[in-house]
Amino acid sequence: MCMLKFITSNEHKYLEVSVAFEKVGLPLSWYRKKYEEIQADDNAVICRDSCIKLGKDIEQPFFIDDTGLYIEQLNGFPGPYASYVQDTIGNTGIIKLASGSNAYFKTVISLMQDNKVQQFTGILKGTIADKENNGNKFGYDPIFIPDGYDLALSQLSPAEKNLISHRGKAINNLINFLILNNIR
Ligand code: ITT
Repeated sequence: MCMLKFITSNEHKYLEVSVAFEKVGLPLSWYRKKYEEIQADDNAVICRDSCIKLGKDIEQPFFIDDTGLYIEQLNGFPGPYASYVQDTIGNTGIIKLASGSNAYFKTVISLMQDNKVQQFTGILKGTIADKENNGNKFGYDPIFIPDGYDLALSQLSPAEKNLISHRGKAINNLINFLILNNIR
């Protein structure tokens, strides 16, 4: 069987996931690709659909990550449209609309293996900041203050972020499944 691949166009995502895999000594390769996504309210539905489509062309096993930001004061906006909103109004636009609001990130990871899709989820709750903080430039990280922290997510290292984050939790669930089922 070939090495497990993470399909993503996003280098920040790959960095975080590779740090988590290195920590437990599991091999991982980066399949750098941008793929089209359907529109739906639920990012688990979007992620499953993308996974099945990619499975027609790309050798298994592989997994993908779909992440949304849900802002309470905006009734869950931008949710699964986080990428489009980041590219249009960006962090300054979100601060104007929703500074101080509760919000959460949700990551869904879909693993394709033996033509079957398995999904793993993680959530991180926090608050929208009133300014862009320094540190990494990954999406909404500079304006997201995790519950219980004074720092923005952008000010944590990838390993520190993994300990509390939506993606870190989803990856942990994935890694437990891989180990239990002896998938490499
Ligand atoms: P893929 O190739 O993996 O799809 P993407 O960047 O298009 O990469 P998503 O659609 O899942 O990924 O992510 C939507 C956007 O949400 C993404 O472009 C970032 O701006 C933002 N985002 C995702 N995860 C994030 C995180 O952990 N912290 C901050 N922003 C994040």
